[in-house]
Amino acid sequence: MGDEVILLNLWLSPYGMRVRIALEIKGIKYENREEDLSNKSPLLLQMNPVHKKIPVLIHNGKSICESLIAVEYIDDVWNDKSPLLPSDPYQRSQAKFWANYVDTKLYEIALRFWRTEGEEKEAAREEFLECLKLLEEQLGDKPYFGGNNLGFVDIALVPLFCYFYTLNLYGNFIKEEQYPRIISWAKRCTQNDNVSKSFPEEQKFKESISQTRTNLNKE
Ligand SMILES: N[C@@H](CCC(=O)N[C@@H](CS)C(=O)NCC(=O)O)C(=O)O
Repeated sequence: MGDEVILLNLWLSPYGMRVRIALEIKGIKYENREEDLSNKSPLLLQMNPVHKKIPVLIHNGKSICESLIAVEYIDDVWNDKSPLLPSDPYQRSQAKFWANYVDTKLYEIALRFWRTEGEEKEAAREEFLECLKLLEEQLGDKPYFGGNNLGFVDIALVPLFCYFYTLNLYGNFIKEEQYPRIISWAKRCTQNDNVSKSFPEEQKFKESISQTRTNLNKE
């Protein structure tokens, strides 16, 4: 009997993208089920009763909530190919540290940037760019945070870039020349089939972001 793998997801969720990338890298067949977050399915409420959020990975009927925990789970279960986390305990701890940094710090600032205007927005942008500098130092001259292969930290961070590029449409959010390494890292990642397959269709994504902004401006 094969594994049954279901992903409760929303097509434009950066968290969902992380889980999709990990599943693609490992070559796991799965069913992607789109949720309507304004009318959550009984399955979502049953599988993630604590947070009631997507993404939820369901493996043979058992749920794994929180995107980074799901990515780690995928790496642990399908450990015969393409490791996402290093096996060395120290290197592993460092990868988890930076993924957690991206998760707690960068995503929070990005949301603040998205939801505010004026001085607050500018402050969020500045803060975000400072974090990127730090991440650029971490990346160094490596092709990926994980070394020669796309790994845990890359998966944690790359979906946000999907948003950055779109945010660039509304003003120069990132000046490419100031972040050459991280920008070429992002391009490298997005050229990876496993990543591009997991990203939303560009035009649909742009339209959705533009619609959200129009609605926010009306509020
Ligand atoms: N920390 C969570 C965040 C997941 C999250 O925020 N999901 C959003 C969609 S992008 C959601 O389900 N929101 C529904 C809600 O808050 O009710 C993860 O990494 O999985």
